[in-house]
Amino acid sequence: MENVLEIAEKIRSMEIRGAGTIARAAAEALKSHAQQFDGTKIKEFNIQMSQTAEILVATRPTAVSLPNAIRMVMGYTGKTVDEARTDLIRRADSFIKSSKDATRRIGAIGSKRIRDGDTIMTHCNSQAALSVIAQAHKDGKDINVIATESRPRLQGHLTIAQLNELGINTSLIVDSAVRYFMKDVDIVVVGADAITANGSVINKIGTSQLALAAHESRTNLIVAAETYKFSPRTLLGEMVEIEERDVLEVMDSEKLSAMLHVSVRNPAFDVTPPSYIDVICTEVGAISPEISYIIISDILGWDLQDMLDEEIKA
Ligand code: RI2
Repeated sequence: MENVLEIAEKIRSMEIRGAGTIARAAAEALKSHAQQFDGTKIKEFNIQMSQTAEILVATRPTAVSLPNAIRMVMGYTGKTVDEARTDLIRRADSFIKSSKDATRRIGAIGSKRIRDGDTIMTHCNSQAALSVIAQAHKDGKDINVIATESRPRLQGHLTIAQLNELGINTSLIVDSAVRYFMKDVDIVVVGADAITANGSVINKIGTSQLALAAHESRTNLIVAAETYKFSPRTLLGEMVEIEERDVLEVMDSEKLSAMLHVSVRNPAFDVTPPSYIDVICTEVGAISPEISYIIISDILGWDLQDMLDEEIKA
């Protein structure tokens, strides 16, 4: 179990982060746990795998990519440990591969929205959003990027390092300068941690005010997101839980404890309504947020009636 606990801790502490990356890490952790299992009883194997899945799901609550990936891997079948293990490993490998392919395809689709000479604003550090930007650059388009710091964890620093590596001209700005610079921006490209059945996008805190500023100035905003970031349970009316992280990410404890009347709030994500989103670029196409339901039902294969029946049974 040690390897799984280590990976779970890395996801919790955000040493491993980014909705797609944590999904792949969870699939990898399930696979390695199955490989390490040295018993012969299928019942014991199933129990251990379920416990492992529970540990991984509990690490971060918002990115739906995590439970979606775990569900895909845990759909394994087999009457013996060997059969079950083989199927689980096949599923994990297939998820990891399709996830990486999806990010590339999103780049190919989303980059068509970028024109030669565009200035692109992005927020946080999304591999899907960066795939769009990188592909536009690869296609020979002359682009500039404005990247936010993304307080409090400063994922923007990862973004500028990646863009620098690609040779893309980039300016780093503080999060509160988003509206100030919006007049210079042609298009906003962000990622997603979860997308609800009604097309709302949950992404790094600050995305919704960036979207509001873009909407106000009639600047298009595109979301780059793999289909496993769509949240099936929102079809049942469930809300996506917004992770609230340790206040020490925002302020050190000494300063804070000296102020008896002050508390710090640190939500990690916010919700951008579909009306602020021009298009969601997925690996199955550039879609309007309004058809998110179809992604959940036709692409992810969730059936509302089955889900309701299951809920009633539970
Ligand atoms: P990709 C990240 O969350 C950011 O909110 C980013 O936009 C989103 O995941 C998607 O990232 P965090 O882990 O899957 O930094 O596109 O809290 O890489």
